[in-house]
Amino acid sequence: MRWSKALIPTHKEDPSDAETTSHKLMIRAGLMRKLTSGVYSYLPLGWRTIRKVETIVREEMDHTGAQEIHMPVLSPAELWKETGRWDVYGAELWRVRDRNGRDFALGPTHEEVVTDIVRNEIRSYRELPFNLYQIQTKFRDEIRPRFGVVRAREFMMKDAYSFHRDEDSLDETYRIMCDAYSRIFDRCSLTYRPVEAATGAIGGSHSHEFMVLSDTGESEVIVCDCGYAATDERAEGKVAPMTSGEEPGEMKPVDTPGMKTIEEVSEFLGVEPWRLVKTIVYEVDGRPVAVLVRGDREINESKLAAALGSEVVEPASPEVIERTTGAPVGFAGPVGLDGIEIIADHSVEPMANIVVGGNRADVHMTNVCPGRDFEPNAYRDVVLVRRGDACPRCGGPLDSFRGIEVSQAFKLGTKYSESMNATFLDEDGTAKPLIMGCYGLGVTRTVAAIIEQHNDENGIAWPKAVAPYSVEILAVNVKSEDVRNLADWLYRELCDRRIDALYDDRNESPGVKFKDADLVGMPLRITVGDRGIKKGIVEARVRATGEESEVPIEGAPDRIAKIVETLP
Ligand code: 9G3
Repeated sequence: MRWSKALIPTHKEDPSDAETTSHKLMIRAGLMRKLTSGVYSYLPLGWRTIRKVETIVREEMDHTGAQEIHMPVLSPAELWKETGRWDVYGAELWRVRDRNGRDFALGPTHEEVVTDIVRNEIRSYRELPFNLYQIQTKFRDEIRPRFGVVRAREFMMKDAYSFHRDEDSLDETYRIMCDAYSRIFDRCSLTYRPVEAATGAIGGSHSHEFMVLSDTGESEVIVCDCGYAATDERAEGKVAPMTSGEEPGEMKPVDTPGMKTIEEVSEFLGVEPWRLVKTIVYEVDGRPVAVLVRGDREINESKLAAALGSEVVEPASPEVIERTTGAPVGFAGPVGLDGIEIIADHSVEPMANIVVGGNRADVHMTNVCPGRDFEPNAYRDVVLVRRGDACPRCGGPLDSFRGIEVSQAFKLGTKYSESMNATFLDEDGTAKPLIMGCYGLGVTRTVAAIIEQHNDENGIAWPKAVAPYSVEILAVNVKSEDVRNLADWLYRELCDRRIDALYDDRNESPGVKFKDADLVGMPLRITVGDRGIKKGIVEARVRATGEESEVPIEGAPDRIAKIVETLP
Protein backbone atom coordinates (compact mmCIF):
# COMPACT_ATOMS: atom_id res chain seq x y z
CA MET A 1 0.00 0.00 0.00
CA ARG A 2 1.35 3.49 -0.85
CA TRP A 3 1.04 5.77 2.18
CA SER A 4 0.27 8.71 -0.13
CA LYS A 5 -2.89 6.86 -1.18
CA ALA A 6 -3.79 5.46 2.25
CA LEU A 7 -5.94 6.78 5.12
CA ILE A 8 -3.41 6.68 7.98
CA PRO A 9 -4.15 9.82 10.01
CA THR A 10 -1.34 9.84 12.58
CA HIS A 11 -1.39 12.29 15.49
CA LYS A 12 1.47 13.68 17.58
CA GLU A 13 -0.67 14.24 20.68
CA ASP A 14 -2.41 11.75 22.99
CA PRO A 15 -6.21 12.03 22.87
CA SER A 16 -7.39 13.70 26.07
CA ASP A 17 -9.85 10.91 26.99
CA ALA A 18 -7.27 8.12 26.68
CA GLU A 19 -5.72 6.75 29.88
CA THR A 20 -3.98 3.59 28.67
CA THR A 21 -1.06 3.15 26.31
CA SER A 22 -3.02 0.99 23.87
CA HIS A 23 -5.91 3.46 23.71
CA LYS A 24 -3.53 6.38 23.08
CA LEU A 25 -1.55 4.53 20.44
CA MET A 26 -4.59 3.11 18.59
CA ILE A 27 -5.78 6.70 18.09
CA ARG A 28 -2.37 8.31 17.49
CA ALA A 29 -1.26 5.64 14.98
CA GLY A 30 -4.51 6.09 13.03
CA LEU A 31 -5.86 2.59 13.73
CA MET A 32 -9.30 3.75 14.84
CA ARG A 33 -11.46 6.74 15.58
CA LYS A 34 -14.15 7.12 18.27
CA LEU A 35 -17.65 7.59 16.81
CA THR A 36 -19.23 8.07 20.23
CA SER A 37 -18.56 6.88 23.78
CA GLY A 38 -17.46 3.24 23.66
CA VAL A 39 -18.07 2.96 19.90
CA TYR A 40 -15.19 2.92 17.39
CA SER A 41 -14.57 2.94 13.65
CA TYR A 42 -11.58 0.88 12.57
CA LEU A 43 -9.42 2.56 9.93
CA PRO A 44 -7.27 0.60 7.44
CA LEU A 45 -4.29 -0.19 9.73
CA GLY A 46 -6.55 -1.13 12.64
CA TRP A 47 -8.82 -3.27 10.51
CA ARG A 48 -5.90 -5.15 8.91
CA THR A 49 -4.64 -6.13 12.37
CA ILE A 50 -8.11 -7.15 13.56
CA ARG A 51 -8.48 -9.35 10.48
CA LYS A 52 -5.10 -10.96 11.15
CA VAL A 53 -6.17 -11.77 14.73
CA GLU A 54 -9.47 -13.13 13.40
CA THR A 55 -7.59 -15.34 10.93
CA ILE A 56 -5.44 -16.80 13.72
CA VAL A 57 -8.57 -17.40 15.82
CA ARG A 58 -10.37 -19.07 12.90
CA GLU A 59 -7.41 -21.32 12.05
CA GLU A 60 -7.03 -22.52 15.64
CA MET A 61 -10.78 -22.95 16.20
CA ASP A 62 -11.20 -24.88 12.93
CA HIS A 63 -8.17 -26.97 13.90
CA THR A 64 -10.11 -28.20 16.96
CA GLY A 65 -13.04 -29.30 14.78
CA ALA A 66 -15.27 -26.44 15.90
CA GLN A 67 -17.68 -25.28 13.20
CA GLU A 68 -18.01 -21.60 12.31
CA ILE A 69 -21.53 -20.16 12.07
CA HIS A 70 -22.81 -16.60 12.09
CA MET A 71 -25.73 -15.60 14.33
CA PRO A 72 -27.75 -12.38 14.17
CA VAL A 73 -26.96 -9.37 16.32
CA LEU A 74 -30.73 -8.97 16.86
CA SER A 75 -32.44 -11.47 19.16
CA PRO A 76 -36.11 -11.40 20.23
CA ALA A 77 -36.83 -10.61 23.89
CA GLU A 78 -38.91 -13.82 24.12
CA LEU A 79 -35.71 -15.92 24.04
CA TRP A 80 -34.16 -13.89 26.87
CA LYS A 81 -37.39 -14.24 28.83
CA GLU A 82 -37.21 -18.04 28.57
CA THR A 83 -33.91 -17.99 30.47
CA GLY A 84 -35.01 -15.14 32.74
CA ARG A 85 -32.10 -12.99 31.64
CA TRP A 86 -34.31 -10.26 30.15
CA ASP A 87 -34.95 -9.19 33.74
CA VAL A 88 -31.71 -10.29 35.43
CA TYR A 89 -29.63 -7.96 33.28
CA GLY A 90 -30.36 -4.27 33.65
CA ALA A 91 -29.44 -1.39 31.44
CA GLU A 92 -26.33 -3.18 30.20
CA LEU A 93 -28.53 -5.34 27.98
CA TRP A 94 -28.99 -3.16 24.90
CA ARG A 95 -32.71 -3.26 24.08
CA VAL A 96 -34.31 -2.04 20.86
CA ARG A 97 -37.82 -2.13 19.38
CA ASP A 98 -38.93 -2.94 15.84
CA ARG A 99 -41.57 -1.01 13.88
CA ASN A 100 -44.32 -3.15 15.45
CA GLY A 101 -43.11 -2.29 18.94
CA ARG A 102 -41.65 -5.74 19.55
CA ASP A 103 -38.64 -5.91 21.94
CA PHE A 104 -35.23 -7.15 20.84
CA ALA A 105 -31.78 -7.36 22.39
CA LEU A 106 -28.61 -6.40 20.55
CA GLY A 107 -26.67 -9.52 21.51
CA PRO A 108 -24.12 -9.13 24.33
CA THR A 109 -23.55 -12.88 24.04
CA HIS A 110 -25.44 -15.65 22.29
CA GLU A 111 -26.31 -18.50 24.69
CA GLU A 112 -30.05 -18.07 24.06
CA VAL A 113 -29.76 -17.82 20.27
CA VAL A 114 -27.46 -20.80 19.84
CA THR A 115 -29.51 -22.96 22.20
CA ASP A 116 -32.63 -22.08 20.21
CA ILE A 117 -30.92 -23.23 16.99
CA VAL A 118 -29.77 -26.49 18.60
CA ARG A 119 -33.02 -27.37 20.36
CA ASN A 120 -34.78 -27.34 16.98
CA GLU A 121 -32.22 -29.55 15.25
CA ILE A 122 -30.58 -32.01 17.66
CA ARG A 123 -32.37 -35.22 18.62
CA SER A 124 -29.95 -37.99 19.50
CA TYR A 125 -26.82 -38.54 21.59
CA ARG A 126 -25.27 -39.86 18.37
CA GLU A 127 -25.09 -36.27 17.09
CA LEU A 128 -23.04 -35.14 20.11
CA PRO A 129 -20.60 -33.58 20.89
CA PHE A 130 -20.16 -30.58 18.65
CA ASN A 131 -18.85 -27.04 19.05
CA LEU A 132 -20.24 -24.03 17.19
CA TYR A 133 -18.47 -20.67 17.05
CA GLN A 134 -18.85 -17.26 15.50
CA ILE A 135 -16.89 -14.03 15.29
CA GLN A 136 -19.56 -11.44 15.83
CA THR A 137 -20.13 -7.89 16.99
CA LYS A 138 -21.39 -7.67 20.57
CA PHE A 139 -23.25 -4.89 22.36
CA ARG A 140 -23.07 -4.15 26.09
CA ASP A 141 -24.23 -0.74 27.28
CA GLU A 142 -21.41 -0.26 29.80
CA ILE A 143 -22.05 2.38 32.45
CA ARG A 144 -18.54 3.71 31.98
CA PRO A 145 -16.85 2.74 28.72
CA ARG A 146 -13.10 3.30 29.07
CA PHE A 147 -9.64 2.20 27.90
CA GLY A 148 -10.66 2.36 24.23
CA VAL A 149 -11.75 -1.03 22.89
CA VAL A 150 -10.89 -2.78 26.19
CA ARG A 151 -14.23 -1.72 27.68
CA ALA A 152 -16.30 -0.71 24.65
CA ARG A 153 -20.05 -0.76 24.12
CA GLU A 154 -19.71 -2.38 20.68
CA PHE A 155 -16.89 -4.86 20.24
CA MET A 156 -15.91 -8.06 18.43
CA MET A 157 -15.89 -11.41 20.16
CA LYS A 158 -15.27 -14.97 19.07
CA ASP A 159 -17.91 -16.86 21.03
CA ALA A 160 -18.18 -20.65 20.93
CA TYR A 161 -20.78 -22.98 22.39
CA SER A 162 -20.28 -26.74 22.80
CA PHE A 163 -22.98 -29.37 23.37
CA HIS A 164 -22.47 -32.70 25.15
CA ARG A 165 -24.27 -35.77 26.46
CA ASP A 166 -22.20 -35.94 29.67
CA GLU A 167 -19.71 -34.05 31.84
CA ASP A 168 -16.69 -36.05 30.65
CA SER A 169 -17.33 -34.95 27.09
CA LEU A 170 -17.67 -31.33 28.24
CA ASP A 171 -14.42 -31.60 30.22
CA GLU A 172 -12.62 -32.76 27.08
CA THR A 173 -13.85 -29.88 24.91
CA TYR A 174 -13.16 -27.41 27.74
CA ARG A 175 -9.53 -28.57 27.80
CA ILE A 176 -9.29 -28.50 23.99
CA MET A 177 -10.59 -24.90 23.98
CA CYS A 178 -8.11 -23.83 26.65
CA ASP A 179 -5.31 -25.39 24.60
CA ALA A 180 -6.56 -23.57 21.48
CA TYR A 181 -6.52 -20.28 23.41
CA SER A 182 -2.90 -20.91 24.42
CA ARG A 183 -1.97 -21.48 20.76
CA ILE A 184 -3.86 -18.34 19.65
CA PHE A 185 -2.18 -16.11 22.24
CA ASP A 186 1.24 -17.65 21.55
CA ARG A 187 0.80 -16.81 17.85
CA CYS A 188 -0.21 -13.26 18.86
CA SER A 189 3.08 -13.00 20.82
CA LEU A 190 1.16 -12.34 24.03
CA THR A 191 2.43 -13.12 27.52
CA TYR A 192 -0.64 -14.51 29.26
CA ARG A 193 -1.73 -16.74 32.07
CA PRO A 194 -4.86 -18.93 32.46
CA VAL A 195 -6.45 -18.37 35.87
CA GLU A 196 -9.41 -19.83 37.74
CA ALA A 197 -12.32 -17.41 37.50
CA ALA A 198 -15.70 -16.86 39.11
CA THR A 199 -18.68 -18.11 37.12
CA GLY A 200 -20.81 -15.14 38.18
CA ALA A 201 -24.26 -14.53 36.74
CA ILE A 202 -23.58 -16.73 33.71
CA GLY A 203 -23.84 -19.74 36.00
CA GLY A 204 -22.20 -23.12 35.58
CA SER A 205 -19.47 -24.73 37.64
CA HIS A 206 -16.00 -24.02 36.30
CA SER A 207 -14.50 -21.09 34.54
CA HIS A 208 -11.03 -20.04 33.48
CA GLU A 209 -9.92 -16.67 32.17
CA PHE A 210 -6.84 -15.95 30.11
CA MET A 211 -5.14 -12.87 31.50
CA VAL A 212 -2.65 -10.77 29.56
CA LEU A 213 -0.24 -9.14 32.00
CA SER A 214 -0.67 -5.37 31.85
CA ASP A 215 -0.32 -2.70 34.52
CA THR A 216 -3.43 -0.97 33.19
CA GLY A 217 -5.47 -4.19 33.19
CA GLU A 218 -8.84 -3.97 34.95
CA SER A 219 -8.48 -7.42 36.51
CA GLU A 220 -6.48 -8.24 39.64
CA VAL A 221 -4.97 -11.73 39.50
CA ILE A 222 -3.93 -13.53 42.68
CA VAL A 223 -1.00 -15.92 42.18
CA CYS A 224 1.30 -18.16 44.22
CA ASP A 225 4.68 -19.70 43.44
CA CYS A 226 3.04 -23.10 43.89
CA GLY A 227 1.10 -22.45 40.68
CA TYR A 228 -2.21 -21.33 42.18
CA ALA A 229 -3.73 -18.53 40.06
CA ALA A 230 -7.20 -16.99 40.26
CA THR A 231 -8.94 -13.72 39.61
CA ASP A 232 -9.47 -11.77 42.82
CA GLU A 233 -13.22 -12.32 42.36
CA ARG A 234 -12.64 -16.04 42.64
CA ALA A 235 -9.48 -16.34 44.75
CA GLU A 236 -9.58 -18.14 48.10
CA GLY A 237 -6.96 -17.24 50.62
CA LYS A 238 -6.37 -17.27 54.36
CA VAL A 239 -6.50 -13.84 55.92
CA ALA A 240 -3.96 -13.60 58.76
CA PRO A 241 -6.17 -13.56 61.92
CA MET A 242 -5.87 -10.39 63.99
CA THR A 243 -6.58 -11.68 67.47
CA SER A 244 -4.79 -9.78 70.16
CA GLY A 245 -5.35 -12.69 72.58
CA GLU A 246 -6.82 -10.17 75.04
CA GLU A 247 -9.27 -11.05 77.77
CA PRO A 248 -12.82 -10.23 76.61
CA GLY A 249 -13.69 -6.76 77.93
CA GLU A 250 -17.10 -5.47 79.00
CA MET A 251 -19.13 -4.36 75.97
CA LYS A 252 -20.11 -0.70 76.16
CA PRO A 253 -21.53 1.96 73.83
CA VAL A 254 -19.55 5.10 73.05
CA ASP A 255 -20.75 8.29 71.44
CA THR A 256 -19.19 8.78 68.04
CA PRO A 257 -20.97 11.90 66.78
CA GLY A 258 -20.96 12.00 62.96
CA MET A 259 -18.18 9.40 62.78
CA LYS A 260 -19.21 7.23 59.82
CA THR A 261 -16.07 5.98 58.09
CA ILE A 262 -13.51 3.46 59.34
CA GLU A 263 -10.85 6.20 59.32
CA GLU A 264 -12.96 8.61 61.38
CA VAL A 265 -13.99 6.03 64.02
CA SER A 266 -10.52 4.44 64.29
CA GLU A 267 -8.97 7.93 64.62
CA PHE A 268 -11.58 9.05 67.19
CA LEU A 269 -11.42 5.89 69.34
CA GLY A 270 -7.70 5.34 68.77
CA VAL A 271 -8.17 1.73 67.55
CA GLU A 272 -6.57 0.08 64.51
CA PRO A 273 -8.87 -0.25 61.45
CA TRP A 274 -8.73 -4.05 61.61
CA ARG A 275 -10.46 -3.95 65.03
CA LEU A 276 -13.39 -2.06 63.49
CA VAL A 277 -15.70 -4.64 61.92
CA LYS A 278 -17.83 -3.22 59.09
CA THR A 279 -21.48 -4.22 58.74
CA ILE A 280 -22.54 -3.76 55.13
CA VAL A 281 -26.20 -4.43 54.28
CA TYR A 282 -26.83 -6.04 50.88
CA GLU A 283 -30.05 -6.78 49.03
CA VAL A 284 -29.96 -10.40 47.92
CA ASP A 285 -32.87 -11.55 45.77
CA GLY A 286 -34.89 -8.76 47.36
CA ARG A 287 -34.07 -9.52 51.02
CA PRO A 288 -31.61 -7.60 53.23
CA VAL A 289 -28.50 -9.44 54.45
CA ALA A 290 -25.93 -7.93 56.84
CA VAL A 291 -22.36 -8.87 55.96
CA LEU A 292 -19.48 -8.43 58.42
CA VAL A 293 -15.86 -8.01 57.44
CA ARG A 294 -12.81 -6.55 59.16
CA GLY A 295 -12.29 -2.80 58.73
CA ASP A 296 -9.03 -3.30 56.87
CA ARG A 297 -10.54 -5.68 54.29
CA GLU A 298 -13.12 -5.56 51.45
CA ILE A 299 -16.11 -7.78 50.75
CA ASN A 300 -15.92 -9.97 47.63
CA GLU A 301 -19.43 -9.65 46.17
CA SER A 302 -18.85 -12.53 43.75
CA LYS A 303 -18.09 -14.87 46.67
CA LEU A 304 -20.96 -13.41 48.68
CA ALA A 305 -23.37 -14.20 45.83
CA ALA A 306 -21.97 -17.73 45.62
CA ALA A 307 -22.18 -18.17 49.42
CA LEU A 308 -25.84 -17.10 49.33
CA GLY A 309 -26.63 -19.12 46.20
CA SER A 310 -27.94 -16.08 44.37
CA GLU A 311 -26.97 -14.51 41.06
CA VAL A 312 -26.88 -10.82 41.84
CA VAL A 313 -26.14 -9.06 45.14
CA GLU A 314 -26.04 -5.31 45.45
CA PRO A 315 -25.46 -2.89 48.35
CA ALA A 316 -28.77 -1.92 49.99
CA SER A 317 -30.12 1.59 49.58
CA PRO A 318 -29.81 4.01 52.53
CA GLU A 319 -33.55 3.60 53.13
CA VAL A 320 -33.26 -0.19 53.42
CA ILE A 321 -30.25 0.20 55.74
CA GLU A 322 -32.14 2.63 57.98
CA ARG A 323 -35.22 0.39 58.03
CA THR A 324 -33.37 -2.84 58.83
CA THR A 325 -30.77 -1.52 61.31
CA GLY A 326 -32.62 1.40 62.84
CA ALA A 327 -29.57 3.52 62.14
CA PRO A 328 -28.35 5.73 59.32
CA VAL A 329 -25.54 4.53 57.06
CA GLY A 330 -22.26 4.19 58.97
CA PHE A 331 -23.71 3.01 62.32
CA ALA A 332 -24.99 -0.47 61.40
CA GLY A 333 -23.77 -3.31 63.62
CA PRO A 334 -24.56 -6.97 64.44
CA VAL A 335 -25.40 -6.54 68.18
CA GLY A 336 -29.17 -6.73 68.70
CA LEU A 337 -29.76 -6.86 64.95
CA ASP A 338 -32.79 -9.14 64.73
CA GLY A 339 -34.89 -10.31 61.80
CA ILE A 340 -32.09 -10.06 59.27
CA GLU A 341 -29.61 -12.69 58.15
CA ILE A 342 -26.05 -11.97 59.31
CA ILE A 343 -23.08 -13.41 57.39
CA ALA A 344 -19.58 -12.84 58.79
CA ASP A 345 -16.28 -13.49 57.08
CA HIS A 346 -14.19 -16.24 58.71
CA SER A 347 -11.61 -13.63 59.75
CA VAL A 348 -14.12 -12.13 62.23
CA GLU A 349 -14.76 -15.33 64.23
CA PRO A 350 -11.53 -15.48 66.31
CA MET A 351 -11.60 -11.78 67.20
CA ALA A 352 -12.29 -10.25 70.63
CA ASN A 353 -13.05 -6.70 71.78
CA ILE A 354 -14.02 -5.43 68.35
CA VAL A 355 -15.77 -2.14 67.59
CA VAL A 356 -19.02 -2.24 65.60
CA GLY A 357 -21.83 0.17 64.75
CA GLY A 358 -24.30 0.64 67.60
CA ASN A 359 -27.41 0.50 65.36
CA ARG A 360 -28.14 4.00 66.61
CA ALA A 361 -27.09 7.29 65.10
CA ASP A 362 -23.70 8.53 66.41
CA VAL A 363 -23.11 5.42 68.55
CA HIS A 364 -20.59 2.58 68.26
CA MET A 365 -20.20 -0.49 70.54
CA THR A 366 -16.73 -1.34 71.90
CA ASN A 367 -15.33 -4.55 73.39
CA VAL A 368 -17.81 -6.59 71.36
CA CYS A 369 -17.04 -10.31 71.23
CA PRO A 370 -18.42 -12.53 68.42
CA GLY A 371 -20.12 -15.56 69.95
CA ARG A 372 -20.77 -13.72 73.24
CA ASP A 373 -22.50 -10.50 72.10
CA PHE A 374 -23.83 -11.66 68.71
CA GLU A 375 -23.98 -14.84 66.68
CA PRO A 376 -24.00 -14.56 62.84
CA ASN A 377 -26.16 -17.01 60.91
CA ALA A 378 -22.98 -18.28 59.29
CA TYR A 379 -19.27 -17.65 58.91
CA ARG A 380 -18.31 -17.74 55.22
CA ASP A 381 -15.40 -16.89 52.94
CA VAL A 382 -16.61 -13.49 51.65
CA VAL A 383 -13.38 -11.49 51.86
CA LEU A 384 -11.59 -10.05 48.83
CA VAL A 385 -8.23 -11.79 48.86
CA ARG A 386 -5.16 -9.64 48.29
CA ARG A 387 -1.36 -10.04 48.03
CA GLY A 388 0.20 -11.13 51.31
CA ASP A 389 -2.71 -13.41 52.30
CA ALA A 390 -1.89 -17.11 52.63
CA CYS A 391 -2.24 -19.38 49.59
CA PRO A 392 -5.21 -21.77 49.96
CA ARG A 393 -3.07 -24.53 48.39
CA CYS A 394 0.36 -24.27 50.03
CA GLY A 395 -0.02 -21.57 52.68
CA GLY A 396 2.71 -19.48 51.10
CA PRO A 397 2.36 -15.71 50.58
CA LEU A 398 0.07 -14.75 47.68
CA ASP A 399 1.25 -12.24 45.09
CA SER A 400 -0.86 -10.31 42.61
CA PHE A 401 -0.60 -8.65 39.20
CA ARG A 402 -2.94 -6.68 36.98
CA GLY A 403 -4.17 -8.17 33.74
CA ILE A 404 -6.50 -7.72 30.80
CA GLU A 405 -9.01 -10.56 30.49
CA VAL A 406 -8.79 -11.55 26.82
CA SER A 407 -10.74 -14.79 26.91
CA GLN A 408 -12.75 -17.02 29.16
CA ALA A 409 -14.15 -20.54 29.21
CA PHE A 410 -17.21 -21.66 31.15
CA LYS A 411 -18.70 -25.04 31.97
CA LEU A 412 -22.35 -24.05 31.74
CA GLY A 413 -23.91 -27.44 32.49
CA THR A 414 -27.65 -27.51 31.79
CA LYS A 415 -28.50 -23.94 32.88
CA TYR A 416 -29.63 -22.89 29.40
CA SER A 417 -30.79 -26.23 28.00
CA GLU A 418 -33.14 -26.78 30.95
CA SER A 419 -34.74 -23.35 30.86
CA MET A 420 -35.04 -23.60 27.06
CA ASN A 421 -35.93 -27.30 26.97
CA ALA A 422 -33.07 -28.25 24.68
CA THR A 423 -32.91 -32.01 25.11
CA PHE A 424 -31.50 -35.09 23.34
CA LEU A 425 -32.52 -38.73 23.45
CA ASP A 426 -29.84 -40.68 25.29
CA GLU A 427 -28.89 -44.32 24.56
CA ASP A 428 -31.59 -45.53 26.97
CA GLY A 429 -34.21 -43.57 25.05
CA THR A 430 -34.77 -40.99 27.80
CA ALA A 431 -34.80 -37.27 26.97
CA LYS A 432 -32.03 -35.38 28.79
CA PRO A 433 -31.01 -31.71 28.81
CA LEU A 434 -27.91 -30.99 26.71
CA ILE A 435 -24.77 -30.20 28.69
CA MET A 436 -23.10 -27.01 27.45
CA GLY A 437 -19.82 -25.16 27.53
CA CYS A 438 -19.11 -21.66 26.23
CA TYR A 439 -15.84 -20.01 25.30
CA GLY A 440 -15.24 -16.35 24.52
CA LEU A 441 -12.28 -14.44 23.15
CA GLY A 442 -12.26 -10.67 22.78
CA VAL A 443 -10.90 -10.04 19.27
CA THR A 444 -10.70 -6.24 19.44
CA ARG A 445 -9.59 -6.45 23.08
CA THR A 446 -6.76 -8.81 22.02
CA VAL A 447 -5.46 -6.15 19.60
CA ALA A 448 -5.31 -3.66 22.49
CA ALA A 449 -3.57 -6.26 24.68
CA ILE A 450 -0.94 -6.86 21.97
CA ILE A 451 -0.21 -3.12 21.85
CA GLU A 452 -0.02 -2.98 25.67
CA GLN A 453 2.73 -5.58 25.51
CA HIS A 454 4.47 -4.41 22.32
CA ASN A 455 5.24 -0.71 22.43
CA ASP A 456 7.94 1.75 23.44
CA GLU A 457 8.19 5.52 23.87
CA ASN A 458 8.07 5.99 20.09
CA GLY A 459 4.96 3.94 19.40
CA ILE A 460 3.76 0.45 18.53
CA ALA A 461 6.23 -2.38 17.79
CA TRP A 462 3.99 -4.98 16.10
CA PRO A 463 4.84 -8.67 16.22
CA LYS A 464 4.95 -9.93 12.63
CA ALA A 465 1.96 -12.26 12.80
CA VAL A 466 -0.51 -9.44 13.49
CA ALA A 467 1.28 -6.38 12.06
CA PRO A 468 -0.86 -4.47 9.51
CA TYR A 469 2.15 -4.80 7.14
CA SER A 470 5.36 -6.82 7.64
CA VAL A 471 7.63 -4.19 6.09
CA GLU A 472 7.60 -0.42 5.67
CA ILE A 473 9.66 1.00 2.82
CA LEU A 474 10.61 4.57 3.74
CA ALA A 475 11.72 6.77 0.82
CA VAL A 476 13.59 9.56 2.59
CA ASN A 477 13.39 12.18 -0.16
CA VAL A 478 10.86 11.54 -2.94
CA LYS A 479 12.15 14.56 -4.85
CA SER A 480 15.23 12.51 -5.71
CA GLU A 481 14.66 10.51 -8.91
CA ASP A 482 17.12 7.80 -7.77
CA VAL A 483 15.38 7.37 -4.43
CA ARG A 484 11.94 7.24 -6.01
CA ASN A 485 12.97 4.74 -8.69
CA LEU A 486 14.76 2.42 -6.28
CA ALA A 487 11.94 2.52 -3.70
CA ASP A 488 9.30 1.93 -6.41
CA TRP A 489 11.28 -1.07 -7.67
CA LEU A 490 11.78 -2.51 -4.18
CA TYR A 491 8.06 -2.08 -3.38
CA ARG A 492 7.09 -3.91 -6.59
CA GLU A 493 9.59 -6.71 -5.92
CA LEU A 494 8.31 -7.27 -2.37
CA CYS A 495 4.69 -7.23 -3.52
CA ASP A 496 5.60 -9.79 -6.19
CA ARG A 497 6.93 -11.94 -3.31
CA ARG A 498 3.56 -11.53 -1.52
CA ILE A 499 5.21 -9.62 1.30
CA ASP A 500 2.81 -7.14 2.95
CA ALA A 501 4.57 -3.82 2.39
CA LEU A 502 3.60 -0.27 3.35
CA TYR A 503 5.47 2.22 1.16
CA ASP A 504 5.88 5.72 2.61
CA ASP A 505 6.11 7.64 -0.67
CA ARG A 506 4.78 10.90 0.81
CA ASN A 507 6.32 14.25 0.08
CA GLU A 508 7.05 14.81 3.78
CA SER A 509 10.21 15.71 5.71
CA PRO A 510 12.47 12.83 6.82
CA GLY A 511 11.73 13.68 10.47
CA VAL A 512 7.99 13.28 10.02
CA LYS A 513 8.43 10.02 8.12
CA PHE A 514 10.80 8.43 10.63
CA LYS A 515 8.56 9.41 13.56
CA ASP A 516 5.50 8.03 11.78
CA ALA A 517 7.32 4.79 10.96
CA ASP A 518 8.11 4.25 14.66
CA LEU A 519 4.57 5.22 15.64
CA VAL A 520 2.70 2.81 13.32
CA GLY A 521 5.38 0.24 14.16
CA MET A 522 5.76 -2.19 11.24
CA PRO A 523 8.23 -4.91 12.32
CA LEU A 524 10.85 -4.06 9.64
CA ARG A 525 11.72 -0.66 8.16
CA ILE A 526 13.68 -0.40 4.91
CA THR A 527 15.13 3.09 4.37
CA VAL A 528 15.89 4.19 0.82
CA GLY A 529 18.01 7.36 0.66
CA ASP A 530 20.59 9.09 -1.55
CA ARG A 531 23.36 8.40 0.97
CA GLY A 532 22.64 4.68 0.92
CA ILE A 533 22.36 4.59 -2.86
CA LYS A 534 25.89 6.07 -3.09
CA LYS A 535 27.06 3.10 -1.00
CA GLY A 536 24.91 0.70 -3.01
CA ILE A 537 22.81 -0.26 0.00
CA VAL A 538 19.45 0.25 1.69
CA GLU A 539 19.16 0.26 5.49
CA ALA A 540 17.12 -2.36 7.33
CA ARG A 541 15.96 -1.74 10.91
CA VAL A 542 14.05 -4.17 13.13
CA ARG A 543 11.42 -2.13 15.04
CA ALA A 544 11.26 -4.28 18.17
CA THR A 545 15.02 -4.40 18.82
CA GLY A 546 16.36 -1.36 16.93
CA GLU A 547 18.85 -3.70 15.27
CA GLU A 548 20.14 -2.14 12.02
CA SER A 549 21.88 -3.65 8.99
CA GLU A 550 22.96 -2.56 5.52
CA VAL A 551 21.45 -4.56 2.67
CA PRO A 552 23.18 -4.43 -0.74
CA ILE A 553 20.75 -3.15 -3.37
CA GLU A 554 21.78 -6.09 -5.54
CA GLY A 555 19.58 -8.96 -4.37
CA ALA A 556 17.88 -6.77 -1.77
CA PRO A 557 14.35 -8.18 -2.32
CA ASP A 558 15.42 -11.76 -1.52
CA ARG A 559 17.57 -10.61 1.39
CA ILE A 560 14.67 -8.58 2.83
CA ALA A 561 12.30 -11.53 2.38
CA LYS A 562 14.73 -13.61 4.44
CA ILE A 563 14.89 -11.00 7.20
CA VAL A 564 11.08 -10.89 7.30
CA GLU A 565 10.99 -14.64 7.84
CA THR A 566 13.22 -14.33 10.91
CA LEU A 567 11.17 -11.54 12.52
CA PRO A 568 9.48 -12.45 15.88
C1 9G3 B 1 -25.84 -9.99 29.21
C2 9G3 B 1 -25.14 -8.79 29.34
C3 9G3 B 1 -23.81 -8.78 29.67
C4 9G3 B 1 -23.15 -10.01 29.87
C5 9G3 B 1 -23.86 -11.21 29.72
C6 9G3 B 1 -25.21 -11.21 29.39
C7 9G3 B 1 -21.18 -11.17 30.35
C8 9G3 B 1 -23.15 -12.46 29.91
C9 9G3 B 1 -21.05 -13.59 30.43
C10 9G3 B 1 -20.77 -14.21 29.09
C11 9G3 B 1 -20.41 -15.62 29.17
C12 9G3 B 1 -19.87 -16.18 27.90
C13 9G3 B 1 -20.28 -16.72 25.60
C14 9G3 B 1 -18.87 -16.35 25.22
C15 9G3 B 1 -17.97 -16.38 26.42
C16 9G3 B 1 -18.52 -15.61 27.57
N1 9G3 B 1 -21.81 -10.03 30.19
N2 9G3 B 1 -21.82 -12.36 30.23
O1 9G3 B 1 -23.69 -13.56 29.79
F1 9G3 B 1 -27.16 -9.95 28.87
CL1 9G3 B 1 -25.97 -7.30 29.08
O2 9G3 B 1 -20.87 -13.59 28.09
N3 9G3 B 1 -20.75 -16.00 26.77
